[in-house]
Amino acid sequence: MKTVFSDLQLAHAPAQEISDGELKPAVEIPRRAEIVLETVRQRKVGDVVGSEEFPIRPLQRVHASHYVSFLESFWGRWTEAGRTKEAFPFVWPIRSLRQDVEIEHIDGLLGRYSMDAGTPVGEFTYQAARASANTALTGAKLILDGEKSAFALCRPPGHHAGFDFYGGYCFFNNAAVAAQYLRDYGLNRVAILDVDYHHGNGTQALFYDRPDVLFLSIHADPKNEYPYFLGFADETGEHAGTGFTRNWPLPLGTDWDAYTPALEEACRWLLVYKPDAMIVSLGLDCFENDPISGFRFKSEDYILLGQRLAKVGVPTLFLLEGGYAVDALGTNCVNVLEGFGG
Ligand code: SP5
Ligand code: ZN
Repeated sequence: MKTVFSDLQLAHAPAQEISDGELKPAVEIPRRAEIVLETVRQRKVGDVVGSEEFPIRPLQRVHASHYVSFLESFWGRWTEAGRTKEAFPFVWPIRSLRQDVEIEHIDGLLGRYSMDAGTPVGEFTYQAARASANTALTGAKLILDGEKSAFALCRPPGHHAGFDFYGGYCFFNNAAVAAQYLRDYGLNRVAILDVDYHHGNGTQALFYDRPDVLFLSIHADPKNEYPYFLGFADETGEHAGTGFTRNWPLPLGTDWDAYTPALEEACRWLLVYKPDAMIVSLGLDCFENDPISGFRFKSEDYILLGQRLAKVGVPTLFLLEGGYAVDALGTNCVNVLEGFGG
């Protein structure tokens, strides 16, 4: 299977993040992508191809234009305001505050366009996020061209980002952008299976009222894990999308054996839905040694995951999401791809 990658994705290099009430070293770092790429090459997964450049239009099919512009212009405005380090929001327009005012101040804008304070924005964040979306789009194009599988080595990740907000280390929703592109260029039904440890709130929200993109997510129960406010079992879609979202929140400590019933159910939904293509939001943070997560996958379990997904039997675009145990990330990721085969 081909891997898609762009060097530009490495330019987003956050130093610190806010987590557990402290400024800590950032975990969503360029080394993540490098080690995955190195392992793809060492274990000869297949050719590595560069990301194509795409116009802004496919991004705007998913994200608000004013949100894309905010990210594009952010660093200039931030530095004009005399700020020099990476940015964190600290105030949000929640209930009882006004939603209808035009925001000019950069600190107001940061709150308007973010969902958390754990996602640093730096000088090259926009460029890297654009490149990451282009990586996903290039992968989607491979599927449209008839490849049975492809791996988009995306970074920064995407599944927490929504219509007009960033968060959870995500800026553009790569899976959603790829899914919409597949729809726009001829596929009738697309499924997204999100196996990242965290619920893919952005992806779910983007397709919540649509039957043409099935969203399935298996993740840590939001009652005790980020993103806390979405990803519960009773969220199954709305309006025309009723029944086309499914969530499997699982308890902390879940290992492969406890995970498989949910995976089997998700695969049954895929068989019933019969998508023309499937996008796998491939987070590798269910791993036992992940520094921010609480599941107990072993490296070998990721081979089994790949094998199970192959049995679904539809063209599949893998797309990297989270996973922060950097030393094992390449092994775990390539285990899925090898297990899948092709
Ligand atoms: C794409 C992705 O995986 N994003 C994850 C964003 C998680 N952000 C919140 C992290 C909270 C960390 N809490 C750590 C508790 C263990 N010390
Ligand atoms: Zn995650």
